Amino acid sequence: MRAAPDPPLAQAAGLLARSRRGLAFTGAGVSAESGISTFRGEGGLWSKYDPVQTASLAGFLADPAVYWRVSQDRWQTYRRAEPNPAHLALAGLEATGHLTAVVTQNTDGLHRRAGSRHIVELHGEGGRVRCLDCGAEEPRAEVQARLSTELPPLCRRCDGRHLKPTVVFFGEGLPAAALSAAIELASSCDLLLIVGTSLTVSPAATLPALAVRRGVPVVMVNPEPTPLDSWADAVLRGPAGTILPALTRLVRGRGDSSPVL
Ligand code: BV8
Ligand code: ZN
Repeated sequence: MRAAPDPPLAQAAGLLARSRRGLAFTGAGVSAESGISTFRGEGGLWSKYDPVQTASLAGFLADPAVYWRVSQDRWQTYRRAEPNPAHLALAGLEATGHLTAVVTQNTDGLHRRAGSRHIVELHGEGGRVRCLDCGAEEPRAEVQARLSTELPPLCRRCDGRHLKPTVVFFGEGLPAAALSAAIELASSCDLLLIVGTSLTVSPAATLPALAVRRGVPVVMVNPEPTPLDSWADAVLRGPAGTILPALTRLVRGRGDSSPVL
């Protein structure tokens, strides 16, 4: 009688336990349980605002006030957000050597605050603001604080109107160093753990193919289907904040209180 195949969580734990150069690739879903809404799907940011008008470089240059108006409540959630068990589990897997790095599309800085060390931020980090006219930089919090009286915020040095957060907008190139580091990691990892991304934004969404085409095991963590599910060795359907701690416990061989998915 053939043994029943391992449930996906046990399968994923087996794959991760054997990995020595595992790579996590994350998107907005990994921060959903920290209270930061995702971009797409139910209640996503883009269901309320037009992404091109709000977060494209062309739209920003035309009228920076649109971005800054939209950013006000999103900034409040960013400021209050704390790393959730998903971020902490990924940091734990790096500490035990199962992951070598996290490549993230997120700009909330929560992987770093959770203790991950080797992080590649493909779309920048939202904690600072740079003036596109003179290059002056300021902490984001100080710029957000003056929006009630200054919209769009003006540069303290040159009075310019184009103060832009240090994140990548649509139509803007990704930081070259981050992109090449991410390509190198995706081309050399021995396992790819994809967490909380709809895989719709390029060039980030093209990175998993660098692992898939080498036959590297892929573990997908997402409550919704994604375009890469059929390439995954294990699809863990559910919230990362529950799944990743359960996965970590299995990998570390500690107890088996995790839900069998
Ligand atoms: C570029 C910054 C070229 C802000 C972001 C026309 C003109 C120009 C470019 C293009 C164009 N048409 C297409 C493009 C390319 C464009 C693109 O890909 N567009 C898409 C929409 C078709 N890309 C670009 O413009 C990129 N630049 O191409 O430049 C160039 C090159 C050289 C020189 C000049 C120009 C720039 C892309 C980056 C845009 N910036 N954000 C900010 O983040 O603060 S995009 C935004 O999308 C975020 O960064 C986000 O991380 C990213 C990807 O989305 P996801 O992370 O996947 O989030 P999403 O909401 O989609 O999905 C969440 C998932 O989580 C879901 O699957 C959900 O089921 C799951 N989930 C929910 N809850 C949970 C969960 N999972 C686990 N646990 C849970 N609890
Ligand atoms: Zn300036």
